[in-house]
Amino acid sequence: FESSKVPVIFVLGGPGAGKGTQCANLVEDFDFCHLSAGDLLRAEQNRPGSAYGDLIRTYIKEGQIVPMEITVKLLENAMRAALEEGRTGEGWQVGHGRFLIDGFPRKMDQAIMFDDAVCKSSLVLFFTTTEEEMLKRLLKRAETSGREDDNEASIKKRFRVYKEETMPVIEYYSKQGKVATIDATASVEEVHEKAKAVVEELFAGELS
Ligand code: UP5
Ligand code: MG
Repeated sequence: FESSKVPVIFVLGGPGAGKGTQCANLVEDFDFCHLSAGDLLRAEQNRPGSAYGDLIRTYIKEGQIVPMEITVKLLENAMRAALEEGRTGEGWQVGHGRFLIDGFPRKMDQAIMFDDAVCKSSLVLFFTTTEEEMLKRLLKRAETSGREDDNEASIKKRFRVYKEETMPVIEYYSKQGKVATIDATASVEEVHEKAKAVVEELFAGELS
């Protein structure tokens, strides 16, 4: 994909920081195709006949990062399908593909592979809040989510992997001046307003 024609925004932040929630809001505001790496992996895990179902299930439960080849391929396929399918009318249009890639890249090897082999991101939205807040949100969500990693043992492992593997990715993009940090502790609406303003600023820069 050509980065100039297919703008990509990475959405990062700890487990339960609100990445998925805020992406859903941004899709309402802008022409975005929202792809969550975690959702794609969960769909692949449940796809009958998938060769990777058991492997993905084990990694997710342990909060570990699934081998990057699998995730990058799933993302690339989803991007290609979205571009080919296109959407007309109000929605997002062929050739104007803008992607919000949620929960990826969360390890340095993935970041480098995606930048080199797929395309470069123009911005990283980084949602940050305390572990205490994230734990509270995830335990609440556990009541209804059915996610196999929404339990205290898995959540603790996800926090550890986030600090050890994903924080270096955020530092890497910070050095490139691509990271917009948003305090995600406030209400969903307040966080949304801040995220929306950041994306508006990016697009204003693109048009001028
Ligand atoms: N909520 C949200 N915002 C709130 C707010 N401002 N105030 C109060 N409540 C708020 O939100 C979580 C919960 O908090 C919800 O109930 C929401 O209503 C509430 P959500 O928007 O779902 O947060 P999000 O950051 O998306 O949390 P998620 O649990 O999805 O984050 P993870 O990063 O842990 O999960 P993900 O699906 O991205 O990855 C899961 C696993 O997949 C990983 O652990 C890993 O094993 C695997 N994976 C890979 O291996 N490779 C990848 O590249 C990606 C994932
Ligand atoms: Mg999510």
